[in-house]
Amino acid sequence: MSSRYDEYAKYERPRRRTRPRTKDRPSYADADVGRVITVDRGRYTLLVDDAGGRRVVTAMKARALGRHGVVVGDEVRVVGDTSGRPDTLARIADVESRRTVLRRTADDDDPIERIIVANADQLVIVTALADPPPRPALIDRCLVAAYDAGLTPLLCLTKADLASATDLVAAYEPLGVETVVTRHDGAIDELRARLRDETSVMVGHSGVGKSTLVNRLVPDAERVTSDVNVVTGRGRHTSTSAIALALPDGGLIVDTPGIRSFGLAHVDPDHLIDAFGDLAAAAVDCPRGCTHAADEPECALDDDRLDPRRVESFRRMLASLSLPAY
Ligand SMILES: Nc1nc2c(ncn2[C@@H]2O[C@H](COP(=O)(O)OP(=O)(O)OP(=O)(O)O)[C@@H](O)[C@H]2O)c(=O)[nH]1
Ligand SMILES: [Mg+2]
Ligand SMILES: [Zn+2]
Repeated sequence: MSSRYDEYAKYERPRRRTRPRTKDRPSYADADVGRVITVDRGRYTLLVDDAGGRRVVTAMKARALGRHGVVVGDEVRVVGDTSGRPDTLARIADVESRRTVLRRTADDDDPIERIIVANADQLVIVTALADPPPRPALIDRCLVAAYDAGLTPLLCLTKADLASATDLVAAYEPLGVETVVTRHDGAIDELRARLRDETSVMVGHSGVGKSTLVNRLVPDAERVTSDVNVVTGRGRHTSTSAIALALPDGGLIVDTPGIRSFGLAHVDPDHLIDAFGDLAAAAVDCPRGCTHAADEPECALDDDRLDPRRVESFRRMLASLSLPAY
């Protein structure tokens, strides 16, 4: 109803310009900056670092943020009582733009995208060598997600006391994926060194030992772990939400709940090759619309000068996009 009332309102509404312009859209440039470490039903736990040291602050979202999501790893501007003292509640006033976003679709038919973590640098794909057995299809899908999100993948093969890592290490070498092998009775210095000063997120099946690693990396982490079910050979989905923990040598490690699959509906296959610089350079000679799949008749990736193992590995990644997520 475009009424005379609107006209009236337009002319008669007092135009107040009494406040300085900058206050119209507040800038929180000098507010405290926090890193979101847990998200639980509208309550956010933040790590706030400043001259006074590091403190843990509980906060809620300011109403002005509306439906803007806040996820683990986000860097936020926080106002109000940011002392972190018991029973205080600060407000998240703004979310900094995200450097990276690791997404997952529950499965390829599920249109809902979930952000696992923001601002991560590294995706640690945790795979047990046994108990539960490794599933290369899941590793491939996690790699695709890492390449798509611009995260450096690191394959962490756990439970080396139960089975050999040789075959899996060899399988991922052509892709240039770095690998670390761990066992509960061995040192984890190599893993520790690779995580230093980075934000790393661990993903993998339930029961592969993610929380076990976190407990060793972060002495006071106290993450609950439980044994793999002897009957089904599966983990018990012990961890139920993502949590970021500060590493003693600097950096953050994000422990996440075990996944059954890694849905990739959000990934555009055309962009996947961009993560493989050498192959992408060769693919400029492909015919228009070439998908680079093995059955493409004139794909430039069939050039003998390319490393065939690398081409094959890339095509396996590509194929994993069209396989069911499970
Ligand atoms: N033999 C052996 N067992 C391990 C090793 N690392 C972890 N485990 C065991 O594997 C089981 C599962 O470990 P968790 O750390 O709970 O696994 P998770 O990946 O966090 O599992 P979810 O939280 O369910 O996703 C526990 O019983 C651990 O003691 C290892 O190197 N060798
Ligand atoms: Mg766990
Ligand atoms: Zn091609």
